[in-house]
Amino acid sequence: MQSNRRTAIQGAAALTLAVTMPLAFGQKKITLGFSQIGAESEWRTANTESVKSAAKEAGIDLKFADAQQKQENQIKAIRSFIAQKVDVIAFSPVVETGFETVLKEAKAAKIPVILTDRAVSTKDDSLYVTFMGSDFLEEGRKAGRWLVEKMKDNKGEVNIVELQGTVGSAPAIDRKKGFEEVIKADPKFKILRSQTGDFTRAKGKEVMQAFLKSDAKKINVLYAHNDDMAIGAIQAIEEAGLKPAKDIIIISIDAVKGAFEAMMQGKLNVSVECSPLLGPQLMKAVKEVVAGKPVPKRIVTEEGIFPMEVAAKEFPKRKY
Ligand code: GZL
Repeated sequence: MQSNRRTAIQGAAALTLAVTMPLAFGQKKITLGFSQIGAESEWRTANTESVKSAAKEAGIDLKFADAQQKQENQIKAIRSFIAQKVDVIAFSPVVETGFETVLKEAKAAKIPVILTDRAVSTKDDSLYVTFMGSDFLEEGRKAGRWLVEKMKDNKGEVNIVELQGTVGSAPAIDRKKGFEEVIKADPKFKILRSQTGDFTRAKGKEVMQAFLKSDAKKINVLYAHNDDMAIGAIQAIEEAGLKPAKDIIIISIDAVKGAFEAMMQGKLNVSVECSPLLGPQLMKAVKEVVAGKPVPKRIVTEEGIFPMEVAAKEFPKRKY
């Protein structure tokens, strides 16, 4: 354990050094083109902040494009980066499919591409250098395992409603899959309804209102693929005269500040961590790619899980 800790610290120190090293005299400034999905959630805002501050810290010239959650805007931005002959392109693909053509154009232009946060589904993994981000399947499994433990003494049916993330996005697909993989072991768990809330508070509230109106069966649990939709749903649950986290158990993912605040108010039961702080890792990888050094094909972010019981203690330490 001690040596792991030492390795982690050395790693962190190396990381800091790598991203804060000033340019050697005469060294050309690296230009990074970054296509961000949008500003749909607290998570995304924190991710943007991490990328921008890390680029500044690393002395990397960042060309940043916000796609307002539209794939066509991401494709346009990537084409613009190619035309500008940036050194590296990085982006968080809003959905898993539909990027192959533009990635082939980047490859033809000999511009390396780094995937951050979300992945694309492609058979040709030469189209990107590395994918760095969370293991969304494991995040779904963690949510499922927490619920199984929470409900272990419940003999009757456990009726679940699910607020999915953006349709076709890697987190929505895998968080659903991981959660179902765990709960299918016990037939008492039933997903009554599952619909996208597109990762936003507004849509999460709207869909939860529809769930509450339409389900004759008592809803026991809400599983939300991110905290923003959970926070929107909490408003709908309260407006329906029910007590969130008591009448309806609420599980969500990201562990952003808003989730800790809801847990401290006793309105959210648990949030599975999904760290948006990918900026330093991204800038380190950019420098390594430009220097022609090897970069692992997959860089996984290490993450935890925060039940409401620990929220007050953990909140002061949170960085996003
Ligand atoms: C996950 C990220 C998701 C977050 C949402 O890595 O892509 O997108 O869970 C965000 O909050 O909108």
